[in-house]
Amino acid sequence: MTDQPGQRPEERLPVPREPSEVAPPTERFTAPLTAHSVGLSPERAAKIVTQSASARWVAFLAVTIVALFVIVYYFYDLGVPGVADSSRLDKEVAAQQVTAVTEGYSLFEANCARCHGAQGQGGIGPVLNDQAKLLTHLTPGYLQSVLTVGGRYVCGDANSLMPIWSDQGSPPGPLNYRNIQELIAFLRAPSTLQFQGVDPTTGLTTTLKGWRDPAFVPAPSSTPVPNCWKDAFASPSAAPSGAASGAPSGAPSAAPSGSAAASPAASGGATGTVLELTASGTAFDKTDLTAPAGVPFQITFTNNDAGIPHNVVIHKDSPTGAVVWQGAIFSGVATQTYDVPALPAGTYGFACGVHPNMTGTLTVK
Ligand code: HEC
Ligand SMILES: [Cu+2]
Repeated sequence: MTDQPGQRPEERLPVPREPSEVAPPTERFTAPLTAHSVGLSPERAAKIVTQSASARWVAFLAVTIVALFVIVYYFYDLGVPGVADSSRLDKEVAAQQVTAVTEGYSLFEANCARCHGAQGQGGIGPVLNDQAKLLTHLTPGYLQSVLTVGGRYVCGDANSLMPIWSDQGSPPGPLNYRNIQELIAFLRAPSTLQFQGVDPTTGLTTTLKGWRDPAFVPAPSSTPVPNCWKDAFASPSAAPSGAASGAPSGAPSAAPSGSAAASPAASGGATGTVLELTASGTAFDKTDLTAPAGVPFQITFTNNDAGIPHNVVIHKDSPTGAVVWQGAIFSGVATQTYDVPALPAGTYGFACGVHPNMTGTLTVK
């Protein structure tokens, strides 16, 4: 029988074999009876006992070592309580902060120093390194907002000179999330933090410190930092209350005589003293002014810096002394005539309220 093409193969059945071809059944392998003994010799039993005891010891030691390692590593990471500087994590965080501050410093010098000053002392933009400001005003959240929204966030001035810096802003600025974080780290760096940076005056790499004094406590009499920096000087409504605390003797007479001075000045303009003062390139043209004691006088103040706000603030004794009188802030190019009330004889400092580095001496005699 053969398979037919196109049909199922034929079944093939096993061919029966001759009985002579079938192998005889093999005998099963058997071991001698002794091999089947299950009993333990006393030596063997003793050995097993010792062996399992040492095995338990090994396991115990292994677990102990792992447990000790976990405990030691825990303290290595988090620090031994009461032992300063023993924490690896703290050291790592501190090192990262120094890195961020160093980066932030170079970002600041490259992008912000031209307006806010190399030390944040103020320039075209407001002061940033002021302790009271750093304490209450320049918080990380606020800095983040200002850098994302731009200078208009500060006083609502749509034409603010300060651009948007963050690439999250609209329109996006040039700095990314990291850069912003680094800038904030730098602006808020405590004075206890030291880092390496290029000193803009010498061009050499030196050790620098953060601006913020962690121990700073504002004087109880100090006025809180205003939300809009211009409010500190400009607003005429704020001036009487601000000046009243600063100069109790001069202030009450200052405000009424300031307005009253308008009529004497109008009639007696020829006799009244008029001082000339000009601001150009964020600097006053004069560092010394002289005014008569006991009579109101005027300052014709010319601001030649286009778009940059300036004013004149008269301080007691020196440009950093208590504020005696302040003129309105206005942007250049413009000229305004300030009416200054009568001042007692003495030495005064004058400064721009926006740019504390613009200073001079006013002698009243
Ligand atoms: C072109 C000049 C300019 C540059 C550059 C500039 N700023 Fe400003 N900045 C200003 C002005 C002007 C203001 C005030 C905002 C306003 O009222 O118009 C200001 C305001 C601020 C304020 C708010 C201050 C306050 O008292 O509330 C912060 C913070 C600030 N700038 C940070 C920076 C940082 C950080 C950089 C660098 C990335 C920078 N600025 C670059 C001009 C500038
Ligand atoms: Cu100024």
